[in-house]
Amino acid sequence: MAKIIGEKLSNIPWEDKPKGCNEPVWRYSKNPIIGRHLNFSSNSIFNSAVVPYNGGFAGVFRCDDKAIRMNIFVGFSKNGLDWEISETPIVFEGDPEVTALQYRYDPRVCFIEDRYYITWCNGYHGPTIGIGYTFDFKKFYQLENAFLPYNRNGVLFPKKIGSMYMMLSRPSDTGHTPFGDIFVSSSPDLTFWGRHRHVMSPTPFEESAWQCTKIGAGPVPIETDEGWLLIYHGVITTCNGFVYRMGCALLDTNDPSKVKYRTRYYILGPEAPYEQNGDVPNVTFPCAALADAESGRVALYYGCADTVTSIAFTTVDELVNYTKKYSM
Ligand code: BMA
Repeated sequence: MAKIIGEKLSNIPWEDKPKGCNEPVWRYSKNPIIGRHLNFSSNSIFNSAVVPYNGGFAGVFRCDDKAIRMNIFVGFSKNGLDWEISETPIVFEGDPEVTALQYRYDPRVCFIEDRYYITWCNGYHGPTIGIGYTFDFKKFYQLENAFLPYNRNGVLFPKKIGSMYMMLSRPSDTGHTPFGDIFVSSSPDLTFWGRHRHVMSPTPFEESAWQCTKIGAGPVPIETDEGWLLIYHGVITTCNGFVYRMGCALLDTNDPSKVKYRTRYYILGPEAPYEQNGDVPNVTFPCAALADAESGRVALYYGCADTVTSIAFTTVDELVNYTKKYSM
């Protein structure tokens, strides 16, 4: 049995695998959990991140408003399924050159040492990776942008590796980026980033076509006794545009630029009506995973069709076995 190295989380949202289901990941029966108009001002709420907080859960949500402006909002939940999200966006304290709002989207939240770090795609003369932190989900502080533009999908590791903080990211362009590899960068202080190392590329079409256009890290990697479990998104270009599915990889514990295993088969893709239909059809986009080290249960939060937010379940053992069995 593969094991999670981490905290126990006995109140993790959960539903057993339906009888007859052969898939490694299964959807919550009441998806989507967050509708597009949960907030009065929002057109859509998706690609959002949650963490255990104060006996319940807190999250940072991407809400595009009815002017289709992208910004991030704080939310709270007792059970991880029913959410209340603030009507006003997060306001960061920090250097005004950096905090000046262009747009913010696709947040991830990562607890490291004593606080919750938020990374997101931040508009600063093009998309780059913004980083901020909070202790209480009330006051938020912004640090320097991690990288030069253009970059997206910045995802921190939940602890220092060696003596360094580490972050995955995906250099991109200013548009919808028809390419993209995952890299990992190191920092002694979460301000200055360097030692950039390649992690993995899109695959050749004939090897695994669903991930042949671009890939990007999803939730904060989960530490296991088999390495870092990374759920990522992979994209194919079809005659109807991009299709976003999810895959899984195991990265070396001490050097996460080394990929030990990576799935040829996707683990979840747009098949449910709320994943296939919406403002941007055929997008399943994972941004957060809760994990219970005791039971091995994993609850995966993902945006659906750039419109609503859903949850799916798996276990670390299912994912590790699947990733090894269907590895490239
Ligand atoms: C990406 C990002 C995501 C989005 C996806 C599909 O470039 O903008 O937020 O879910 O495209 O539209």
